[in-house]
Amino acid sequence: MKIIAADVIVSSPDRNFVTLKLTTDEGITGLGDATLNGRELAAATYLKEHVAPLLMGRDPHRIEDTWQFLYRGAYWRRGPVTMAAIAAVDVALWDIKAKAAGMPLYQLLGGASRNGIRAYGHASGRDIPEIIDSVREHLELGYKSIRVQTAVPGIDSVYGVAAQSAEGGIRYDYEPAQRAALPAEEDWDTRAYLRHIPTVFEAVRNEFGPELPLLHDGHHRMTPMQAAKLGKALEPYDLFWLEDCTPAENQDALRLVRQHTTTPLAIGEVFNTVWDYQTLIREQLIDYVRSAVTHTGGISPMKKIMDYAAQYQIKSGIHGPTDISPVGMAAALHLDLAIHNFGIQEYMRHGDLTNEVFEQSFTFEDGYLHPGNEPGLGVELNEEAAAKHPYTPAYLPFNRLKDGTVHDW
Ligand code: GCO
Ligand code: MG
Repeated sequence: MKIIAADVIVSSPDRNFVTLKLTTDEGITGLGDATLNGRELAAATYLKEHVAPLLMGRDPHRIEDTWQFLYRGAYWRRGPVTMAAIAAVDVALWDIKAKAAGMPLYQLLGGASRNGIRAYGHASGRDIPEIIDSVREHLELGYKSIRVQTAVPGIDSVYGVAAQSAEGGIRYDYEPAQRAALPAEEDWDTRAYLRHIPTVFEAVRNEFGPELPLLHDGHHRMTPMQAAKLGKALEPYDLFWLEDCTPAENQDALRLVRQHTTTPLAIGEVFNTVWDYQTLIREQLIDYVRSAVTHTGGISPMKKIMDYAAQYQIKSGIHGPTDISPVGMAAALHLDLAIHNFGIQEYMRHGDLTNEVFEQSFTFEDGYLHPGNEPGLGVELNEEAAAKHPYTPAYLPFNRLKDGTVHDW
């Protein structure tokens, strides 16, 4: 079998997605996701100009060789643009291989290790009654684990709060939301945040009892000592995890946080390679790996990261916001089903327009996801529908402190 075409499709059904479609001389096609929220065209151009020409005539079955050729052959390694592009190729090749085998992809990764994939959803609100309503709505949708994000008195707009989105409503999809020439500016005050968060978790625990797994995302905003303080303050509420408590670049920061709290830690949605986890995994400074298949070079390296993590009892918590396309989501689900050290899967749910463009066979029933049993990934691109939604420039927001200093968003 030979690759005879590599098409890069950028479309915007609800939000922007970058999709790679590989076609073989035997008529089998494969899809990969290279979406990099707010920087989509960089990944699309990397694929189109620098990767697609290298794929022509290659044997699609040689997944590992193609991955090493693209990674080592570029000389310039790592980075979100490069790794998103390589991920799209890797996932598309796995899609082709599994279709050629007539099997759902998870069978090629070792087969199912469980019946379903536990998912967590995103509850949020401007105040405690709104948050409690939102948690309840998520429970009604079947979710058995819930992330809680809250507005903070004194801060105008906080990451992850649905009611503050342009459209409002429970299902926020605000990123990149600002479809405009410039990113939206938000404000931030860590002290106000640290004072407020424990009161919210206390109220949610009191309302829903001790059993429900609760998660929280700090979105890279704290210093190590602030994160340690929050982790400690949240211990009575028994979190499933505290995510991205410090900026991800400094692995040593987690050592300090770890010394002070037993709240489980998750990190890695902005990581690109296993090297970003080297210290974190070896020293057991985290409990969950948050990378996305889409941003970590694909299924092949993500499986290697999880096999490394397994030696240290660290589990998966694969990134699954709506800026991962259904193709990237399906790739995660096949891996989730197969690996032994699965932890939990983030699942925000795409909107109707996205689901029209990406025809999917994965399911979400009674709180559990399943990739389905179609040969391959189980996602096909409706190119006609995709063409109706051309790329729209869009940015993630950014943060400034009260005095105007730029802060991590
Ligand atoms: C999460 C993430 C996302 C990111 C988004 C950026 O935990 O799901 O923090 O919400 O902000 O993926 O593009
Ligand atoms: Mg996050």
